[in-house]
Amino acid sequence: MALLEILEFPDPRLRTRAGPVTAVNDATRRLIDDLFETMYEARGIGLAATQVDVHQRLLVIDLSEDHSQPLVFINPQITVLDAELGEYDEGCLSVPGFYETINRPRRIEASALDRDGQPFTRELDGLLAICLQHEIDHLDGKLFVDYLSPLKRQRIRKKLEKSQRRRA
Ligand code: QAP
Ligand code: CO
Repeated sequence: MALLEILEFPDPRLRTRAGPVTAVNDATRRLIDDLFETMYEARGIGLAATQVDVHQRLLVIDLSEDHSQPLVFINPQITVLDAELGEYDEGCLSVPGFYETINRPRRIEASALDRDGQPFTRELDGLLAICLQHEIDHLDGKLFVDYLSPLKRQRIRKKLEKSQRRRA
C-alpha cells in the first residue's frame, strides 16, 4: 500500500475529466487500497481518483468513525429521485481548511461497479448522497468551490496559494 499525494486547489490537474474504468483488475484494486489509505491518513470521508492525479472514474467513501464501512464506486452514475435540495457544510481534502454550505439533491439512486467489477444500484440519502455527488463532481473536474460566488472562490484560492508557497 502507498500514501498518494493529494492535489490542492487551484491545481489545474483537478480540472481533468476522468475516463471510464475499462476493466476492474488487480491494478484497480491496488489503486483502491491506496485511495483508502490516503483518505484515512488525511482524515477524510471521501476521495476521488482525480484528487491523486489518476484520471479514472473511481472513488472511495467511508463515513464511519472506525474505517469499518469502506465503499467503492467505479464508473458511478446517479439519477436524482427528488427535486428537493438539502444544504450541507462541505469540505474537501483538495481545499483544506475551508467549509462552505452547498445545496444538492437530497435523494439519489446510484449505480456503479464494486471492487470486484460487479454492478450494484442503491438509493442514497443523507451525507452519503451528498458525499457521492461531491466525489462524482471531482471525476468531472469540478470542485465544491465552483458553487460559491467568484469572490469567495478567489479568497479561498489566494489563501491556499499562500500556504502552498509557504510549504514549497
Ligand atoms: C467530501 O471531504 C465531503 O478541510 C469529502 O482540513 C465533505 O473528506 C462531502 C477534510 C463533507 C460532503 C461533506 C477537509 C479533512 C476532509 C479539510 C473530506 C481538512 C481535513 C474532507
Ligand atoms: Co473533494
